[in-house]
Amino acid sequence: MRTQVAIVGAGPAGLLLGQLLHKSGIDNVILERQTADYVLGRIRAGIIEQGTMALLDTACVGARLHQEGLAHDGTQICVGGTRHRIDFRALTGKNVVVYGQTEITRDLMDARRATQRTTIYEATDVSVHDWSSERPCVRFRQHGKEHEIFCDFVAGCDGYHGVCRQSVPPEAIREFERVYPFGWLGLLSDTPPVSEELIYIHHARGFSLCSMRSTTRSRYYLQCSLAEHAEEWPDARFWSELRLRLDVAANDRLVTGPSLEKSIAPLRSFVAEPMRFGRLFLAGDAAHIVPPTGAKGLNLAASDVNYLWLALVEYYQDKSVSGLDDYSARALARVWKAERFSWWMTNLLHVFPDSSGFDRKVQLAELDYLLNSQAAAAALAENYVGLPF
Ligand code: RFL
Ligand code: PHB
Repeated sequence: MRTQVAIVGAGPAGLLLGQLLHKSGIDNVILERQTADYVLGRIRAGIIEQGTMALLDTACVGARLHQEGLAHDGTQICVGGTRHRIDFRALTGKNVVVYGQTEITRDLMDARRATQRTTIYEATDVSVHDWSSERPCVRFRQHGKEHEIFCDFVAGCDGYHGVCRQSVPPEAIREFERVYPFGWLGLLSDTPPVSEELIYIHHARGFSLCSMRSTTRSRYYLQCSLAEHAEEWPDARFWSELRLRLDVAANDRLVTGPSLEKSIAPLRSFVAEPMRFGRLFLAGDAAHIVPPTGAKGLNLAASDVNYLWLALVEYYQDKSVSGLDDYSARALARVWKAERFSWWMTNLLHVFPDSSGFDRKVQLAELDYLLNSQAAAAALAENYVGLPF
């Protein structure tokens, strides 16, 4: 098989890149290890920045997002049982939209099907070769048979555990990492959200987040220890722990119900540099991870894809390699700002098991400053709604 761009991974990064390249007349093949249903079953991001939305529109997959997404002009921060509002619209002129990653993935899969370009699910033993040459190759197995794809470029959109980054020799890559000493236990339920806006809760028992997917579907998170397992959290235990962390008004509005999904995600900050190795390019979680506190992971995947797509169009249309040469530096400049913001939000809101009395006092002073200074609130708002692509 021969194509222009071989894309490894059919998560949001791979599918969006495939769609944008298709719209620009650039042939591409997507390889995915899992089935489409498995990819759709993962419950992840919920907050979409305007830049991501604009890119989805460019890819002609934004229609349902505009219809069904919930525009949020602000967010709530609860400290010591009192809620404060950060007004994104007033502070930045922008907002964010609540629309699940699952729905974006579904929209992208539908669009992909209509293009009739090749997508191979359940591709096993994927391996990438010869990316330092003019003729890279991707090998894989499907239904026990071995296949090869020859291409001009490989896009590694295969997430944190993917094969592309791991194929690079260790001396060619630098990794930066911070692992946090806690996780998030998430629960999805068909119950109305406790608030029209998300509530980020600072609490002595641990951080908590009230989020949503729609006006009838809620998503809640509890900070938990890494030693815990989701099975140790029957729904009743989850709801009663959440109640202990909610303010009075939220408790009054809380509607509980059976969970549709419950899982624990560890929190990590990670960046691999550079994001380009000859004709192999990394994008999205394959190159970097942020803790979910800043709601940035999916949005960063979208901004990487934007730069990579533009660079590939420049290459094929203008025969210029300058976009490709700049890709890594351009993407990383934005990545590190989102890493900083996500790290900062995580430090601001969580209980750290090894924190000193001094650390806790400084955290409270930082919260007090944030909630009483317009400049500090504007800095949060500007980052939350998304820095320009
Ligand atoms: P994905 O989604 O991990 O997709 C990678 C795909 O590659 C496949 N793959 C392979 N395919 C072929 N061969 C191999 N060897 C392969 N190895 C892996 C995988 O099966 C998969 O389908 O990465 P991508 O596309 O870069 O997208 C990144 C986002 O998924 C991620 O950053 C976000 O979900 C992060 N995130 C959030 N981001 C936001 O912008 N806003 C949020 O509100 C938000 N909330 C979250 C989040 C992530 C969370 N978890 C569980 C980590 C909340 C949570 C709880
Ligand atoms: C979510 O709805 O899953 C969500 C929202 C905001 C975050 C993280 C996760 O910061």
